[in-house]
Amino acid sequence: KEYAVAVAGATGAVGGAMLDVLERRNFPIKELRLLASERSIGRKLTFRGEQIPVQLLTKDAFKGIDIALFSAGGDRSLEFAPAAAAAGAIVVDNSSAFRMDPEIPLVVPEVNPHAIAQYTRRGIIANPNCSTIQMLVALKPIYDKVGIKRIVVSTYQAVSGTGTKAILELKNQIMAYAADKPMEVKVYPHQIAFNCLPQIDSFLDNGYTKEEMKMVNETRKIFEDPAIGVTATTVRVPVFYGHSESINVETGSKISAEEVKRLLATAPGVRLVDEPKQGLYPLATDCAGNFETLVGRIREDDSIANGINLWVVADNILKGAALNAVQIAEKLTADYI
Ligand code: A2P
Ligand code: 11C
Repeated sequence: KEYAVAVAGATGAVGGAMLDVLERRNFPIKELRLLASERSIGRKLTFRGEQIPVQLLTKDAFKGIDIALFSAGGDRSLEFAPAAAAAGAIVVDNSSAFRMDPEIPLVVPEVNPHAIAQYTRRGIIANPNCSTIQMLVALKPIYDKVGIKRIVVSTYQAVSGTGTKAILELKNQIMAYAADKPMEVKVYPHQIAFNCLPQIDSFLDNGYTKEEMKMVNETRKIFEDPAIGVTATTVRVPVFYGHSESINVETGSKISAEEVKRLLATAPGVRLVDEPKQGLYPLATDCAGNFETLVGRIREDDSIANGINLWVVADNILKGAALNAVQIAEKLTADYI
């Protein structure tokens, strides 16, 4: 069977990656509709060697569509996703707009594929935040084996998470530095080149950023475990593609580093890269363009009874967004539609 697919936000960083992933994974498509703002009308994008014109994202743009992948920002999702669902499409939404809605499933296919069944309630499935997705892909096998009581995570997040304009800002700042010229600071509150910003998104009254609280709340929803402790510090670093994460977990019972390595060596979506003495550990430069979540630096944390440390890296645009969305669409076609 082949499907009519729409991509809302097709001209963006994630939208473009969605087209790439649909092509690379040979998704069965009979019609592909590309949607964006009026700025992009007249543009054509290439898919499977064909030039497809970009159309305007409107509430009427979804007639005859089976699956609509949304990545045009949360406001557009709030405005247009319910209309797409009303027109009969199943929406896979990459924004944060619907993630914590109890009627809308929040899915990482390697972690909670059963939740997809809930799509019938509102016709929408939410794609989690990139930093949550890669963390849970790496932690799921440990969670299933010995349980996890508490997660302490610090992230090192690439500028592509902010979108095309931030990729340009980092490039321009690096070029300005090399040319001994002043740097322009527009997208982030401070210079991002040669810097680390302990702020991703805006601050909440509890002192955490929205990005940090997404990691807390989304983890609880996806693991269906409201009691799991999660505390996060999320940091923007001058990397173009690939989020890195230092993760410390307190497990429910003792597990050795060797056992964790054995579990992760065969875990879905994971590539174990853990030969540190040979200089082999996960790197952002190795994850860019790849589908797997790289895991390494696996060590026991001797400061507590049952603790493990890991270093987890994934392409934030692929597994963190476009690939996860397409994997959800694949599960839908395999098991539901
Ligand atoms: P456009 O290119 O026409 O502005 P990124 O995250 O890389 O900045 O991409 C954002 C995506 O969301 C782009 O495809 C962009 O389309 C789309 N988008 C932004 N605002 C709107 C809007 N008001 N209506 C439709 N699409 C929008
Ligand atoms: C970042 N995690 O790296 C953000 C981008 O909730 O989908 C994705 C924001 C979201 O900046």
